[in-house]
Amino acid sequence: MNTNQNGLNMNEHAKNNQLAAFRVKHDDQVLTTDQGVHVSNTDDSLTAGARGPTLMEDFHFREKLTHFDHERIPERVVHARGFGVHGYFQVYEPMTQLTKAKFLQDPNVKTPVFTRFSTVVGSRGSADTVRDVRGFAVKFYTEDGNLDITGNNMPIFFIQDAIKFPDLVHAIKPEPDNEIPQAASAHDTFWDFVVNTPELTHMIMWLMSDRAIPRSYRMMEGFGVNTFRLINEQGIARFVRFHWKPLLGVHSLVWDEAQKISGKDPDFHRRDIWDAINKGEFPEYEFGIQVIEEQDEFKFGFDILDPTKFWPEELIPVKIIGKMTLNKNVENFFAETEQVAFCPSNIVPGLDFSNDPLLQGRLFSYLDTQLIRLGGPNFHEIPINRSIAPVHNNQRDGYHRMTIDHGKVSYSPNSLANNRPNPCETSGYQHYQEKVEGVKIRARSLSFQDHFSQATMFWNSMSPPEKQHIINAFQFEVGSVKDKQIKQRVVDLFNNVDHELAKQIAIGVGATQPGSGRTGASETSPAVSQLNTIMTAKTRKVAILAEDGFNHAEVSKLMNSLNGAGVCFEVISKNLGTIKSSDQKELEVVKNHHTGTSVLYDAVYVAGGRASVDAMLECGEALHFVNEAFKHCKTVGAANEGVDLLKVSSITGVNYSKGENIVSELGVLTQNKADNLTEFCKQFIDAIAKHRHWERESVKGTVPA
Ligand code: HDE
Repeated sequence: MNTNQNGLNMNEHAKNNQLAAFRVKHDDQVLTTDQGVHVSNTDDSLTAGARGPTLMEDFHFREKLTHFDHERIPERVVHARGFGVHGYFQVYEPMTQLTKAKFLQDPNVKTPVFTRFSTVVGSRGSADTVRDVRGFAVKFYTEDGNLDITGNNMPIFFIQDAIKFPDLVHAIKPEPDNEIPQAASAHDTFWDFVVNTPELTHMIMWLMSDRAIPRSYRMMEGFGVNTFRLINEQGIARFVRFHWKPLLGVHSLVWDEAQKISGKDPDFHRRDIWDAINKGEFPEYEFGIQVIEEQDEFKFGFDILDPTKFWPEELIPVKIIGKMTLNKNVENFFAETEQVAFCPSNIVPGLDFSNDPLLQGRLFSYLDTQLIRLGGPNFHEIPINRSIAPVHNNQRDGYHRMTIDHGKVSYSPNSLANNRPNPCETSGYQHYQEKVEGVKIRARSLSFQDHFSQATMFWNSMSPPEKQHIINAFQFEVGSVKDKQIKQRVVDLFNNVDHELAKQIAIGVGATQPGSGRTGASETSPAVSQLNTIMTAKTRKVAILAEDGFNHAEVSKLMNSLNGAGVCFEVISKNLGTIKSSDQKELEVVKNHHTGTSVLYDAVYVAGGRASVDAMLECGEALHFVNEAFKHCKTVGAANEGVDLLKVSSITGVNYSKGENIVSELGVLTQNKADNLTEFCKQFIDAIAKHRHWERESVKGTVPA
C-alpha cells in the first residue's frame, strides 16, 4: 500500500494536509486584530472619559462587533441539524467488471470521506431524536475528484418529481403563521399535504416506523435512494442503488424515550458518535450495491426509476463491496460540518445518473442552494469541500476567491498558453450515451402510479411489535391534527394499505372506521424489518445503580465482564463524588439522579449490598429509573440484594429467582445468591445484545413503550 510514515494512505494524507494548511492554533499567542496588530485590552471600549461615549476610532471594538454581527450564515433549508465526521472507505475487491471508478478498484487504497448525518425538518438548534428521516451524506475525496452520495436512512422518498419538493417542505416545516411545531410532522399542514398527495403513502409508512427514531447514527442504514448507473471500461452501463449497512445493526429508540431524550439531551445523537469516535469505537458501515442489467429495466412489478419504490433485497440482492470507517471527529464544527456542501451531481467517471425525475431535480438544487448558503461560487475552495484531485479551469473571481490564478489566459481555446488547461477525451468524464426521445410533456409516467402495493408490502414485512409502533405513531401524529376532515382522510387513505391499520388509526384519533379495505397477505421483504438485523452488545451503555455499602466483588466482576464485551457503563448514585462498598472500596460516581436518567442508557443494573439497596429503596429516583427502563423494554439486571428493588418496582410479568438460579424473563435477569456471577454477566450481556425486549409490550398491565 502506498503509505506515508504515519501509516496513512496517500489519499488520506493529501486530505489531512489540505485541512492542516488552514488550521490555526491560538494557544500561547498574543491577541491581535484581523490585521495582525497586537491588542492591549479587549474588555473595555475606548471612551471619552470613564463614563463617556464610545469613540468611533476604536477600531478593535468596531472590528470585533462587526465580525460578530456577521458570523451567522443561513442554515440549510432542509437538513439544517446535522453532524459530520471524517473517515475512510476501502473496497473489498476490484469492481472492474461493473465500473471504472478508480476508488472501487484497489482494496489497498483508502479513500478519505466526510460523512454528515442529519435530521430533515428541524432548525439547526433542534433536538436530535425527533421523528424524522435522517440524512446520510457521504463525500468521497477520490483521486478522480469528489463523489457525493447524498442519501437518507430510508430507501425511498416522499415524492416522485423534484418539482413537488418545495410543496413537501413547506407543508412539513413549522406552520408559517406561528412557526409551530418545531422539527415535527405532527401538524395539520403536513397531513393535509399527505391526504392530497397519495404518492407519499409508502414513505409515510417508513416515517411512522421505528426507522424514524434511530438509536444512534452508528446504528442506522444509509440509502442512495435514487437510481444511478455504473459504467465499466467497455462503456457497458447498469442501473444501481447504493446501500450502507452498519456493523452494529439497525436499531431504534422507542417513541416515549425519544421524546424524553429531546429534553434531557437534545444533542443525544451527536454526543453518541462524538464520544464513540473519541473512545476509539469507530463506526463501520459496509457499502452495498443492487445492480440491474439494462435489459432488465422493465422486468419488475415497479418502475426502477421511481424513488417511492425500494428494490426488495430478496429480489435484487445487495452485493457488499466495501467498508467505510469513521475514525475522526471534526476540529471545528462550523468550518467542517456547517460549511460542507453536498451535491448529487458531484460524480466521477464510472458512475452516471439515471432519468429518475427526483434525481434530475436534485442535480440542479444542491449547487443552487450552496450559492446562497455559502455566499457565492467559490465554495469548492473551502477546505472541507476541496478535492484532493488538482483543479485547473478558467473559472475566475467571485466572492471570497482564494486561489491566486497565475497568468493572463482565462479562456479557451487559446494559443498564448498552448490551449491549456485543455480537455482530455481519455481521462475526462464521459456521459453515458443513452438514447432518449420523446415529446415535451408535463405528465407522470403511468408506471409510477401504484402508490400502495409497496406500502402494503412494508406493512406486511413488519413484526408484531413494529406494527404496533406504527399504529402508535399514527395515533400520535394524526391525533395531533386539529382538522377532523384531514383525520378522516388519513384513515381512508391508509385503508388502501391495510384495513386493520386504518381501523386502528380511526379508533385512536376518533374518526369513523372504514367499512372494508385492503386485507390479506401480500409479498413481504423480511430485510426491511429491524428484527432481522445484527444484534450485538458492543458499545451499548449500561447504568449501574449503586450507593454506599454496595457489593464490591459483584460490581467489579460485572464491570470486568462488560469491559471484556466492549460494553460501556456508568455508575449512577444519589450524589456525585465517590461511594464506598461494604468492604470500604471506593468507586467513582459518573452521574447523579439529576444528570443520569434511564433514557440515556441501553440497560440498567442494580448493584447488590444491603446498605446500598436500602438507600435505593428510600430513593424514588432509583425506582423510577428501573420502572422507566422496563417500560422502554431495556435489559434490567440485579443480583443479591439488588433484586429487592425490582420486587417493589412496577415491573410486571416477571417471577424473581427464589434460589441460586439465574432467572431471565422478559429481559429481566435476577439471581438471589450471586455465586455464579460469570454466567450471570454473560446472560446479562446477551440480553443487552437483543437491543430491546419487545415481548414486554404484550404483557397485560405493561404500559406500551
Ligand atoms: Fe435533499 N436537499 N433534496 N434529498 N438532501 C438538500 O442541499 C433536494 C432528497 C439530502 O448533510 C439541500 O445543501 C431536492 C432525497 C441530504 O449537507 C437542498 C430534492 C434525498 C441533505 C436539497 C431532495 C436527499 C440534503 C438543502 C428532490 C435522499 C443534507 C441544503 C425532491 C437521497 C446534506 C443542501 C448535508 C440537502 C434539495 C430530495 C438527501 C435544498 C430538490 C431524495 C442528506 O439542495
